[in-house]
Amino acid sequence: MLYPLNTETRTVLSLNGIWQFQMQVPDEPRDPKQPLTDPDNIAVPASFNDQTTNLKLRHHDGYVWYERQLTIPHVLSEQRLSLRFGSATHEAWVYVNGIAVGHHKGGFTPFELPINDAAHVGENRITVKISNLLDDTTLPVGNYSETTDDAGHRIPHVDENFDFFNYAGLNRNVDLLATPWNRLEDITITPQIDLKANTADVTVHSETTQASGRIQVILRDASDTVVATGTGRDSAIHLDQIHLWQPLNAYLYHAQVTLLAEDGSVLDSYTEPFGLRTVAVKAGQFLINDRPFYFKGFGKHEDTYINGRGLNEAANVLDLNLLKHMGANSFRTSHYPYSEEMMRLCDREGIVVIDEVPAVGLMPGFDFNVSSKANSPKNNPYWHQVKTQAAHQQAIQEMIGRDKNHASVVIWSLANEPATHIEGAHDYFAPLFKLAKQLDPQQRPCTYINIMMATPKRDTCSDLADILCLNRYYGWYIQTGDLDAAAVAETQELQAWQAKYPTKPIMFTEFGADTLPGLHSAYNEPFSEEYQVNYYAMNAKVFDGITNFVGEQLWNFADFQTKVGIGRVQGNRKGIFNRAREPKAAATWLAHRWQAIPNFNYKN
Ligand code: GCB
Repeated sequence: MLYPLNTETRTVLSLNGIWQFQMQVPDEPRDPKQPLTDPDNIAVPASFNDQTTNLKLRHHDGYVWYERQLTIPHVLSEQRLSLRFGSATHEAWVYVNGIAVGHHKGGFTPFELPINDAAHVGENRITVKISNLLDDTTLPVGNYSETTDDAGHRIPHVDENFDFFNYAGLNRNVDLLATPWNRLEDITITPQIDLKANTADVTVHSETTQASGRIQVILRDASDTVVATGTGRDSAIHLDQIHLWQPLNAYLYHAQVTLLAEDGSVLDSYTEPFGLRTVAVKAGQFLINDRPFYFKGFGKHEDTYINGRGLNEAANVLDLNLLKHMGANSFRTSHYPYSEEMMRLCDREGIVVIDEVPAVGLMPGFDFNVSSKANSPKNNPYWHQVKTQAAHQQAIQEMIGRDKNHASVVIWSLANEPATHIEGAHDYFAPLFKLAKQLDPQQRPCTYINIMMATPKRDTCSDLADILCLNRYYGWYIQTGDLDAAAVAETQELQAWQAKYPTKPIMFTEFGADTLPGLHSAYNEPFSEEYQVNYYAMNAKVFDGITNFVGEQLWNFADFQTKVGIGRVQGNRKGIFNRAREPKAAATWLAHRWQAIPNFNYKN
C-alpha cells in the first residue's frame, strides 16, 4: 500500500487536528445521519484515553464517535477522492454526510476508502465510529464479557490478554487523498544483489487501476542523480557500483514511477524510497550484506504521555537518537506494526527492525507473571478452539503489504509469545509461515517470539522459525533475586537450544527487570536500580558464552502503560528509560557494553 504523498498528480490534505468526539452510551446505537449532539474536543492523531479527565471514558470498552467537517475544494472534484487512515484502533465504520463509505477491522494498519459517491464540493461531514473491543477472534486477543447495568444496558468489558494498555481511537494520521482515476495502486521493489560484483538487478513491479497507460521508472541515488531507467509494469533495472544500505549507515535510492498516457502525458506519478541490502540466515549466523550481524537493542511500545499509542513523531525521533546514543542498532515493533512514519524514519537512520503483527495474547489466560503457566498441560485444547486464524492471516497480509519495501525490516515476527508449548500450535502456525513466505517478495526470515514455558523440550513450533527469538526472564519471574541461579538455568537452556538447532541463530527478544528509578539497594534487591544493572550484567555474561547467540533486545526501551494489577506500578517499569525517556542506571551500563560491541563479526 502506498504511503500518502503529494506528487505532481496527487494531493494529500491532512485531516489531523481537533475533531468532535462522543462516547456511545452502551447498547444505545446512534444514527450517523445525525451530527453528534453534545460532543467534546479531541485531538487526532492520538489515543482518546489520556486526553480526558473522565475516568469512565478513559476505561471505556465499546464504541466512540469522531466527527469533523471537511471542505472539498473545487480543484479536486474531478479526481478520485478517498479518506486514508494510518490506523483506527481497533475497528472503524466511516460515513460521509451520513452515508456509509467503508469499514476496517485491525487497529495497526492503514486503510483507504473512496468517497466520491458520498461527498461533494464544499462542506461535508465525516463521521467515524470506532470500537476498541477485543475478543477471542481478534488480534490482539481480549477476554470479552458483558454485564447489565441498572437501566438494563449491556455493558461490554475487555480484559486485555496482554501486558499493555488498550489505547484506542484515531491513533495515526487521517488524510483526504485526491488521486487520478487511472493511477498507481501499489509498487513493489525487489532488489537482487550481487555483493561480489557490487551490482543489483532491481525489479520494480507497478500495479495500476486500469490496463491503459505505460510505466516509466527512473532510479535516483541519494544525491538525486539518475542512475538508471526502465519501462513496463515489471521493470527490470540493472545497477552498477551500488551503495549498500547498512545498519546505522543508511543509503536510500528512490524509484520514481510514472504512469503515462499513449500521448506521453503524465497520468500519475509516485516516488518510493528503497535500500539495497541482503539478509540471510546461515550456519547459526544472521547475515546482513553477507556479514554476521549482532542485534543490540530493544523491544519497544508506541507509548507516550498524553498521546497514548498515538503517533508522536518527536518521541520517535528522540527514541532513535537515544537508541543510537547507546550503541544500539535495532528494535522490534512489539507487539503490533508501528506507524508508517516510524518505518520510514528507520529506513533513513539505518535502524534494523523486526516487524511484528499484533498477534499477542494467543495463550489461555494471560497473567502478568509470564512463567505462571509453566505447568499448563501440553494437551490443553486451546489451539483446537482458537478463532483468530482469519484475523491473523489478514494481519500478516496487511503488514507485509505495507512494509515489504522497507530496507530496515529484516525479520517478520508472526506472533509474540503464543502458547507453542501446547499441542496444536504447529497446525495453527504452519499455514501462517507459508503465507508470509508467499507474500514477501524479499523472502525475509520469519519467526515467532517464543515464551518461557516453550523450552527446547516442550516447544512445538521452533522448526518453523528461521531464527529462534526467545523471551526469557531468568532472575525476574523465576529465580527472582537470585542472579547466580538464574545464570545457571539460562545457560543450560541456551545450550540446549544450540544443541537442538546447531544451524539456527538464537537471540533474546525480551529480558528485563522492573525498576523504580531512584530506588536503591545495598543488597541487590529486585526493583532497585542496582538490581537492574546486575541483572543485565549477568545476562551479558551468559550471552557472550553462546556461539550462535546473535542478539540481545531487552525489555523494554521505556516504561509503558498497562492495565492495572498488583504486578504493575503505574504500568510496566522494565524500561531502561522511564516513560519521560530519562535514563535509569542500567542505561549507562548498557551503553558501555553496546558501544564496545561491533555491529558485525562480534562472535568471530
Ligand atoms: C512478556 C511480554 C511483554 C510483557 C513482558 C513483561 O513476556 O511479551 O508484553 O510486557 O513479558 O514485562 O512481563
